[in-house]
Order: sequence, then structure tokens, then C-alpha cells
Amino acid sequence: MRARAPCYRSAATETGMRNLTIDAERLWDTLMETAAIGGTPKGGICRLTLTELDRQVRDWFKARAEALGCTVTVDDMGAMFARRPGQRDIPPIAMGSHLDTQPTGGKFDGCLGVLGALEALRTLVEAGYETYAPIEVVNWTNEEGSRFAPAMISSGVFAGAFARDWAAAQKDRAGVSFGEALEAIGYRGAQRCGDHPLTAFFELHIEQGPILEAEGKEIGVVTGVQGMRWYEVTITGQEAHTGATPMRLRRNALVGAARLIERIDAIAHAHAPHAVGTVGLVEVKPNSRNVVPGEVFLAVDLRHPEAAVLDAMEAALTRAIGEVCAPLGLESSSAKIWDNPPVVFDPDCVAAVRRAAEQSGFSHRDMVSGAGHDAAYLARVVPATMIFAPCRGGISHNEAEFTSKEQCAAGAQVLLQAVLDYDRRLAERQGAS
Ligand code: HGY
Ligand code: MN
Ligand code: MN
Repeated sequence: MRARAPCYRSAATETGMRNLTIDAERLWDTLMETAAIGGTPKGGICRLTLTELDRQVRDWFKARAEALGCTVTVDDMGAMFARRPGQRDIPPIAMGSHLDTQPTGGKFDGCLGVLGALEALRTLVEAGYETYAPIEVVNWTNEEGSRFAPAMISSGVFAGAFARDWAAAQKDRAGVSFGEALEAIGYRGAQRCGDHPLTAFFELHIEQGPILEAEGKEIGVVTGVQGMRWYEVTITGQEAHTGATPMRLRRNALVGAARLIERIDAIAHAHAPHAVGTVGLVEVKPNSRNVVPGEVFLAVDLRHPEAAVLDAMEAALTRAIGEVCAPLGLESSSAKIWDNPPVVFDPDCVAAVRRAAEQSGFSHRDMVSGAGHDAAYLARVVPATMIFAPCRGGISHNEAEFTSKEQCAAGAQVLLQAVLDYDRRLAERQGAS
């Protein structure tokens, strides 16, 4: 006798599923409440990873998730997983992002992804909707890469892109290691990062660029992430007295750095329209008004959707370093510290997002992400994709970053519906009636 197919007991039909609606006010309240943890006078957030402020927002997240009946686990890279059981004890469908910010970050970068996911889960709990797979909300550690380079370290270890010991040994500019900082805030969990099977991963995030707003679209259906590479360059000259040293005898490292920054800008323009190149971090030594700078440290960020173009930009960077330093009598050393190739997201996940946007009645367009995200690493090990919400003026990594209550709610609604769509199709694929 054929075993009866397991009954997929969800109380919801497709209609019931589509009627589940997140609470826009409640989502906005959680965004504003957590924005106060590290809030800045200009209305942004300064909540660097693995600081006391990060600990506070992690505690906030854990308490809210447990209050919803979730079990919260933490891995040895500090990634937090809040799980709500499903009908089947199979790897969860996860949704999440990050709660760490840039030094002059905005209220929405990362936060919308974690809090939007928490709101989606809260909606399921309130409706008593039982999903087929467990659902998890994830907070990844050090997504920003501002305190510890490179970016997305914990999701990178999770995906096998970085060795755990290497990641834990990464030091901030004050010489504190990732592992020490993680220990100090009490969030080094027992679980080995990566030993946590998932069925799929969905990340809601603000676009951080101008496209959705310019086209009047409410949702970005993110099909992939461009490639990105980080380099560290040290230029060495000779410290000297600014008053007594003739110009012809100087070896001014900062003049070399200035010329290199100009060349990096030109490299990006030479590979228009998609290439971007930036030096965002410069350290001058000894950084004294009346000393000719003897050494300059620069962090270089190059990005493009195609790996071959990134190769060409990288070659141009190497040439530029030599061509700038030689005539100035400067020495240089450089290293590539991060290389995240272009990513293509899972078509089934992307289709779930597109259906969710359509059935929720939101205008949408396909797009590739210019910014890096944890989903870019998750995509190496599980089906993954992203949902974008617009941000005003395309501004992000800036305290003026703003996404409206309605835009946040639209993103969270599509996140909820995409996850439920994926969950229902999973049940059907696995024969649950
Ligand atoms: O660098 C990035 O794109 C991201 O903000 N970590
Ligand atoms: Mn982010
Ligand atoms: Mn960011």
C-alpha cells in the first residue's frame, strides 16, 4: 500500500499565504528603536562590529527573537541564527543581513534586512502559519568590513571563502583581532561557522544606489552581485623638515599617494560605465604639520560586473603604482587582500522574489548589486538571492541614508511572500500535499 504522502498541514492555502501582511508601523518602530543604539547627532548610526554597541543590538535581537519562540544559536564567528520550527525538521529557509554599520552609517543598511526578516517571522507567528521548512532570521558579523577587512567575514567563513583562523586573526587599525573583539562582547558561539545547513537564503537590503528611485520602481529583483577587490598599498619616502628641506631633495610619500589616487580614479573612468574605483582610507605618517610625510597607507576598492575587466583594472593599478613612485624616489608595497568574484543568484530564488513582487502589487526591475552583501557568499553554498528597496537619492554609507516607511514595508512584504512561495514549492517538490 502506497504510504500516504505526508500531509502539509499548513492552515494556509495559496490565498491564505498571500493574505499574510507585515505590520509596517511595527517594522518602522523596530528600525527607529535599534537606530538609537549607536545613533549619531546627524541621524545616522555608528555601530562598528564587535563593539559594546554591537553587543547591545545583538542582545536586543536575541531577546525579540526568543520572545517570538525562536531558538537562537550563535556560531564561532558570531553569526546569530533565530530559528522558528516548521512542519518538517529539515534545513531552514533563512533570511537576514547584518546589524553592524559604517562609522557614518545610515539607519537602513543591513538593519532593514534583519529587522524586515524579524517582522516577517513575527507575522507568521501572529497568524499561526506553520511553514513546511523551519524559518531562520540571521545576523551576520562584520558585513561592513569597516573595522575588520575584508567585508562579509562571517558569511565568507560560512561559505568556505575564508579560513576561520585567518578571519579570527584579522586585526583592526588599532591592532585588536576579530577573535579578541568577538570574545570581549561574549558572542563567540559554540557552533562551528558553516556547520549549519540551510535550504535557501533571502536578503532584503536597500539598493544603496540611484536606479530604483530614478526609475520609480518599488522593488529590485536582484539577480547577482558585481565583482569586488580590495588592495592595501604602502608608499614610503623620507620624513624631513618642511621648512629646511628643499623641494628637489624631498621624497614625499603623500605626493605619491595623491598622484596614485588620481590614477585610480582614471582607471575606473577608463572602464566606464560600470567600473568603480575608490581610495576611502588613507593613513599618513607621521601626520604632523611640519614633517614631510614619510609613509602613506592606502586602501583601494575596485569593482566591476566582469572578472576580466577587474583583471585589466588590477594590472593598470600595478602599473600606476610603479609609474607614480619611481620619479618621486618612493618605495611601495601592495597586496590584494580581498577578491570576491561576480555572483549570479539562484534562478528559483529570483523567480520567487519576482512572483512575490508581482502578486504583492509592487513595480519591480531586475538588477545587479553594486554593493557587496552576505548573500553573495551564501550563494556559494545554498540557493540565495536578494530583494532591494530604494533609498533616497541613492545615498548610503552616509548618515543621511533614508528609505521611507512604505518602501521598508514593501521590501519586507516581498521578503515574506518570497520565502513563503519558496517554502510552498519546496513542500510540493517533496511530495507534501
Ligand atoms: O563593501 C560593501 O559593498 C558592503 O557595504 N560591505
Ligand atoms: Mn549592507
Ligand atoms: Mn554597508
